[in-house]
Amino acid sequence: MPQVSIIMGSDSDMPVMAKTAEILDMFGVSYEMRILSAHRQPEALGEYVKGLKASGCKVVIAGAGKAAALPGVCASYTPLPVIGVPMKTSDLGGVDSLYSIVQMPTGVPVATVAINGGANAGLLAVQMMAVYSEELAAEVELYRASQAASCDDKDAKLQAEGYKAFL
Ligand code: RP5
Repeated sequence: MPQVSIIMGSDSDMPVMAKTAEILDMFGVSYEMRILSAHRQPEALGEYVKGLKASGCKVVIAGAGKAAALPGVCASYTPLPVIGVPMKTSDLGGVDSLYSIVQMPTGVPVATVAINGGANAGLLAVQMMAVYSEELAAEVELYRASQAASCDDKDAKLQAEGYKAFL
């Protein structure tokens, strides 16, 4: 079994969850992707999530929108850490998804990232696993350094060329 399980409630969530997969690909972390809806496939979801720990999975990343029960249901079925990704929605802008995912009862946490925060979900999973891997921790340091260098370049351009260079 791969190290991370990426679960989404619908194929309509794929553009956001693909960002998660891209991050895991970049760090060489193995993952499995599933479409399993908490409301439409409750039994199949429960069976799958219950088996994740025994299969060697370390982190679950669950993305869903609207009345987004998926991350919380995953957390109720496994002791593995669950990261929730709220989808932006057309009617309520994703606040519906965010509130559904973040307001878990005490005892069953879900680490919730921003609306459409698929990339950060992947990064958080990598950082969790980097606690036990010096190699992965070094990769995280390199990633952070490259981010800082990119910001340095932008500031240097601003100082050299002025703000109009960005318009
Ligand atoms: C949720 O309902 C899914 O996670 C998705 O974000 C939302 C809408 O699903 P579809 O109607 O697009 O399948 O369960």
